[in-house]
Amino acid sequence: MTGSVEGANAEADAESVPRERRAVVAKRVDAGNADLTEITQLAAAAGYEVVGELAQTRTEDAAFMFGEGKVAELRDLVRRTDAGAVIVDNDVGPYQTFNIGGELPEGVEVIDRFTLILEIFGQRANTRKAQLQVELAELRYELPRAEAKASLAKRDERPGFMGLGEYDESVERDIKRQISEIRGELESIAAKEEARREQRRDSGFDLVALAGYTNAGKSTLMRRLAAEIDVDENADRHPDLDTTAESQDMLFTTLGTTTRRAEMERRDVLLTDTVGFIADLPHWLVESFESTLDSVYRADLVLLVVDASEPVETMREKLVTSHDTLYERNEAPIVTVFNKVDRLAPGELADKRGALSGVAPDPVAVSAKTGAGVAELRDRVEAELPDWERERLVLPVSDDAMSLVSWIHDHGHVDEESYASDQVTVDFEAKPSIVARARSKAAALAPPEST
Ligand SMILES: Nc1nc2c(ncn2[C@@H]2O[C@H](COP(=O)(O)OP(=O)(O)OP(=O)(O)O)[C@@H](O)[C@H]2O)c(=O)[nH]1
Ligand SMILES: [Mg+2]
Repeated sequence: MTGSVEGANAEADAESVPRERRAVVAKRVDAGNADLTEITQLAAAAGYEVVGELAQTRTEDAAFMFGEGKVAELRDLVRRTDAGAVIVDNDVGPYQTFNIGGELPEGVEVIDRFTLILEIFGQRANTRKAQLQVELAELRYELPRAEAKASLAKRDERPGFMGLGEYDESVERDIKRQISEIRGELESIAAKEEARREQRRDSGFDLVALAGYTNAGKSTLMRRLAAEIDVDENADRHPDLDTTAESQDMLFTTLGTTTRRAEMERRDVLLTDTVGFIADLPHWLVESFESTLDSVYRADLVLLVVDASEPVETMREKLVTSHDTLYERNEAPIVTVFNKVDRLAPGELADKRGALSGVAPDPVAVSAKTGAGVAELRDRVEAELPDWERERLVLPVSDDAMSLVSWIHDHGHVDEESYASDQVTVDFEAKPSIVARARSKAAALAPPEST
């Protein structure tokens, strides 16, 4: 009897998801079968419970996106499931949105793929920069719609409607003004970040960035590679900074960038984790988030993380798109990381390596979850980073010389340090820029004796 009472409670719980969070997902494709997996994951990431699915294979209907019969089916499904939202995985135009909405029960919202992604970003934006990027994307989404409205209103102008066109034009002007203000603020944030990157390079750090599709395991890998100390000056603490944080099997868990010191043998490496890629984004959305990827484009080395447990064709597509995205702006060497190898069947890794050798010549296979292969990855990172120079400096023994020696320890790797009665000899390796600075500091000390 207790069992049945609990059962009833569980049902009541399921029903307690508010109506506006219950969604039907729908997708139209021209040919083949519509795959609803990704839109379902996106819906879940935005906090919707998917209560129904609908797919159609046909050419686009100008008025409704779907065929009219399918829209009627959609209405029935929405009624049956008591959904409050319909999420369409297509580029739905403003009029199509309006028309579909008109066929649905009162108050049911029609959401397209991009609005859904924006909703997720809006929920996760926990830094000033991320908030500005979301705002910019929203305004850029609205602008063409306001323009369309303004010109429609103008065409429609007649007594009684006077002034409406003017009103819409001022809305349009207002959107444009806000866009330019936000752009300005984002540019100044980007400039500060660039200055910080240069400062870090000057202090002897190599900058390594994690890139790849959302859910590939970048943040999990970051936590594996990172040392305890957190170097990010972000006032807003990012959940990814927490070493004990559980990664979520969810799209777009990471939105802002986080930088932490990586645990390496010889080199001082700062590792930056950032927002993942996703397929089929309109240009205005990509552009709004472009500066998020600056830390990838400006890195000394990029680790391109792919989920190796996905089908080989999915991996290939993602690798090709990632390379296209990166090669446009990025000059740093790229190391491909096949992650999640703990999920592979015996022999699968070798097969995938073979099949993908054209797009991923020499991948490092790891499991961020178990730690397998992570040591090899560290070695590979050190091997691929631009070479260090070797130098020997002979300095007089003085307080200034001692502080130079400790500066060298901080900025490079000291192989040998030996003291004679009145001089100290330091053998070290460091980035070329650091060697140059050490030399000039040494020259400023006393009669220089550099060999
Ligand atoms: N089995 C297995 N799961 C993994 C591994 N690495 C990550 N995961 C899981 O994959 C999911 C996504 O991991 P994240 O590290 O959040 O992925 P991400 O690339 O940072 O994703 P976004 O921040 O959304 O771009 C989580 O559920 C992780 O636990 C791995 O090596 N093996
Ligand atoms: Mg992440």
